[in-house]
Amino acid sequence: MTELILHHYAFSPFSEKVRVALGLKGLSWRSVDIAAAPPRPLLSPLTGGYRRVPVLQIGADIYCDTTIILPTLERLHPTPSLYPAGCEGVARGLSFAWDRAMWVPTIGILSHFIGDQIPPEFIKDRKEGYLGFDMSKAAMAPELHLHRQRVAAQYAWLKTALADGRGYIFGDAPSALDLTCYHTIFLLRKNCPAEVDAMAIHGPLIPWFERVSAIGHGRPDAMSAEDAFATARDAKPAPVTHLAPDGDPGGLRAGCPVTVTPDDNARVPVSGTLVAASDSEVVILRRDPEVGDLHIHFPRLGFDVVAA
Ligand SMILES: N[C@@H](CCC(=O)N[C@@H](CS)C(=O)NCC(=O)O)C(=O)O
Repeated sequence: MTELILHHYAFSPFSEKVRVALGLKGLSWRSVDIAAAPPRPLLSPLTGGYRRVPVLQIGADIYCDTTIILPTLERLHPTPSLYPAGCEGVARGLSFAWDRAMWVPTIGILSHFIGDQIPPEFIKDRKEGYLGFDMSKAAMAPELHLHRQRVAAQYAWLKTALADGRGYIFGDAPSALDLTCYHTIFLLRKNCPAEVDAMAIHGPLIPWFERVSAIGHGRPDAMSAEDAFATARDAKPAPVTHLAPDGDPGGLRAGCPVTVTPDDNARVPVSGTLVAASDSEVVILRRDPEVGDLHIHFPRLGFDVVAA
C-alpha cells in the first residue's frame, strides 16, 4: 500500500508546502479536499484528534505535520532530493524556525488586507480551536506595525540569500527550505490584493517566488474522504523499519501508552502506544473501533511526547 493520499484544502499554505514537494518529486498522489474548518468526521478518526492540516496518509500510516511529511516523502522517494547539496540539517532547522517566526505575523498582514471579509464562524473556530487569538482585522490592527517589522526582518535574510541572482536558497536546485519560505508568501499573494507586494514582498523575492510556484503540484487525482477512510480501514500499518523501538531520547519504551501533543497551537493530545521513536520522529499505534489499527507519525520538533 504505497499510494500517497493528501488531506488538504486549496488555500492552506502548509498544504501548499507539501503540494509543491510532491511536484518537486514529480509524484502522482490522491487529493482529498477537506473542509477548511472542523468537523472533519472522516479525518479525525485517522489522526486521533490532531486537527491541523495537511495530513498525509499511506494506507493505515498517517503523517501529521509538514515537518514529518517532507522527510517521509524524501525517505520513500529520494530523487530528486528535497535536500540538495547536503543542506538537510540546515533546511530542517531553518524551516522549523521560519514557520514558528512567520506564522502569526503573516496572519497579521493577511488580516489587515482581508480580515474584515473572513466569516465570523471561521474567526471563532480559529480562536477557540487553533490559534488562541482573534484574527479579525479589528483585533489584529493594533499590532500591525509589529507584524510588518517581524515579517520584514525575516524576508531580509531571505533577500540577502537570493541577492546574487541564484535560483534558490542553496543554489541551482530547490530545497525544502525554499518550499517553507514560499508557503507563507503564497498565503499573502494568493489572498491579498496586489498592494501586499508593495507592503512586504520585494526585490529578488518575486522572481524566486515565481520559480518555486512554477514547480507545480505533480499529478493529483481526486479521492473522496470516504474512499480514503476505507483505504485506511482495509490496510495494515507498515512495519516500522527506519526507527528503533527503544530510540526515544527520553527513554520511553515501545508498548508504553503515550500522548503526543503540539506545543504551539491546536494542542489536542493524541493517545496511543509507542511503536518506535528517534530524536526526529515518533510513531504511535492507535486502535480505532471503526478504522482498526493505525500508525500515526509525528515529528519531534514542535511536539511533546509523554507517558500517559
Ligand atoms: N506545524 C504544522 C502547522 C499546520 C497548520 O497550522 N495548518 C493550518 C492550515 S494551513 C491549520 O491546521 N489550520 C487549522 C485548520 O485547518 O484546522 C505543519 O507544519 O503541518
